[in-house]
Amino acid sequence: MEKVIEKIRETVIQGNGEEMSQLIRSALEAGMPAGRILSGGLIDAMHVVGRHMKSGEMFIPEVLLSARTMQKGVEMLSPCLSDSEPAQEGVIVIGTVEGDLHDIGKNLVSLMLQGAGFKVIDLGINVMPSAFVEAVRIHKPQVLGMSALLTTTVMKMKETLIALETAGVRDQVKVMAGGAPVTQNLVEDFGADGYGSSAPIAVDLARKFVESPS
Ligand code: B1M
Repeated sequence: MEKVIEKIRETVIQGNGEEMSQLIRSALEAGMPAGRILSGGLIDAMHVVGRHMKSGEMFIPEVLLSARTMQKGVEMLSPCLSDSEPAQEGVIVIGTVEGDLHDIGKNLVSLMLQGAGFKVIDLGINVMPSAFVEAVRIHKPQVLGMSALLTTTVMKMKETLIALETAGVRDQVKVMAGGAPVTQNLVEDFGADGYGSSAPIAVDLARKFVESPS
């Protein structure tokens, strides 16, 4: 089993989508849990890619290939990670903040929220504070989720919170934030309501916010 995970990890790092698809298919057929393939294979691979990117062993085109391979893997696993239960938990608006194009983690969070029964309105990447405000006005979600992967874009979370306050809608929605450079301390400093260190924790937080909003 561990050998398959190791191989899946390697194919994501190499950006070999075809081989990865075959490996995932046979792993699922052999009864391996989708969550294990996701965390041990796909997510771990992206951490290795990040280290290689930092050390200069991998360049943007190669990182993009790995990212696309990862997305393809997530798409293959998504029917097993989410079910088709009708939305009943609540409504969540989510997006990656302005200036930031990273969406793999945000997409995973969306997928798991959908799997947990939430209606997810995904605003995509590079979302301006005003667009978050507009979405809160239109969709009236119980929760607003922001994702950021760059230390330079994390401050956009604070700007978005200020924009919500200025627009008079801050008290209508619980705000959670996540992404690699985000920390509990930063979230508290920005005045958000919760920090999601991972997709499953984001789901737990969203549930908590919907069940006891005050
Ligand atoms: Co970029 N990148 N990147 N990149 N990239 C990082 C983030 C970096 C750490 C790599 C490195 O140097 N080691 C670094 C940031 C350094 C910093 O700011 N401190 C970096 C950089 C520098 C850049 C560029 C500036 C590079 C350049 O152009 N010179 C550029 C910026 C572009 C921009 O956004 N304006 C850039 C571009 C890219 C690509 C486009 C090539 C590609 C993104 C493709 C895509 O997303 N569609 C890319 C990638 C793939 C990465 C790494 C390698 C992988 C990110 C990822 O997908 N991780 C990344 C290195 C790393 O993170 N180790 C890196 C897997 C994902 C599942 O994890 O997103 O953390 P993550 O999500 C987790 C949790 O954080 C949490 O749940 C998820 C699942 O458990 N979570 C939430 C995330 N959002 C949440 C929201 C929540 C709750 C939980 O509530 C709402």
